Amino acid sequence: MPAAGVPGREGARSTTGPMRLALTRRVSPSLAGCELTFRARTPIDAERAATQHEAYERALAQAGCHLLPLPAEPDLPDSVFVEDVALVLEEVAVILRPGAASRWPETLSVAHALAPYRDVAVIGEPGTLDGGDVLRVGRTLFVGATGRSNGAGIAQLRAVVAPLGYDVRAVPVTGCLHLKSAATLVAPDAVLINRLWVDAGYFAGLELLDVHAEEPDAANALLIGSALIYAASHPRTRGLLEARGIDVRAVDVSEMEKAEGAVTCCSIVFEAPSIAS
Ligand code: CIR
Repeated sequence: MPAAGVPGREGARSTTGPMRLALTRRVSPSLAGCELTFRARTPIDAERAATQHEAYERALAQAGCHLLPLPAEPDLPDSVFVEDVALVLEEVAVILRPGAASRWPETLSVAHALAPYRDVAVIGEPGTLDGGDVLRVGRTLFVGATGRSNGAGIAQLRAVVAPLGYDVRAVPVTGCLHLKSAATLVAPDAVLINRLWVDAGYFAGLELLDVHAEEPDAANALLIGSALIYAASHPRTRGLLEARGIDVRAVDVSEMEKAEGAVTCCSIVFEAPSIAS
C-alpha cells in the first residue's frame, strides 16, 4: 500500500513536486541472531535496538522523510537492514539478492512495498548483491566487490541500469563488510573514506574526507538533502565533518552496530510524487 498522501503509480490525480520517502523495517526481536562477518558477537539488546531505531526514524522524519515502516519480522534477524535488499533509482527499483542466504526471505515484502512506486527488476542466481555495497554519486554507481556482492550480481545490475544511463564501477573492498562501511557521500561531491579498506583512487575528482585514525568504522553516513545522519559512536570524525560545515545529526545506533549495521543500512530513501490536493 502506498503511504497516505502518496499515489500509487496507477494514481490518476494531479501531483505536485516530489516527496521524500524512507522505507524502514522495525527491529526484529531476533536481532541477536544476526549475521556477523568482521565483528565478534557480543550481547545485543533487541528492545534497546528498537528504541534506538525509533530515534533513527525520527531523525529521518526531521530530515524531511515521510516514513514507510514495515512491521518487524520475528524470524528474520537482519531484516531491519532494509538497504541490503533493494536499490531504488528514479527509474527502477532493483530487488537485490543478498550475499547471506539467511537474508533472502527479506526481499519479497520489500518488493511489495516498492512496487507502487517503481517498475521492479530483480537480481537472480548466481548473482549476489547487497545494497550496502552500492554507493551512488550522480549517475555513477560504485559497487563494492565483497564477500556479499559478486561479479555476476554486479554484471546483472549493470545490465539493468546501463541502458538508463548509469555507469556501474566495481570497487574492490577489503577488511570490512560493504563498500559503504568504507566510503559514503557526506556532501554532493564529498566522500568520507577509510583508505585502509578501499582505494581512494576510485573516487578521483571528488573531495575526500578521511575518518579519524582511531575510528575505522566511521565512514558510514546517510546524506538526506543537506542533513547528515551519523552514528554517535564516532565523535572525532563527527568533529571533522562539522568543521567542514556539514549539518551532522547524531543518532545512537550502538545495538545495530553490534549487528554490523550502521546508519545507511536501516532505510531506503527515495522520492515519489505527492498528491496536489
Ligand atoms: C549482515 O551481516 O548482513 C547484517 N548483520 C548487517 C548488515 C548491514 N548492512 C549494511 O550496512 N548495509
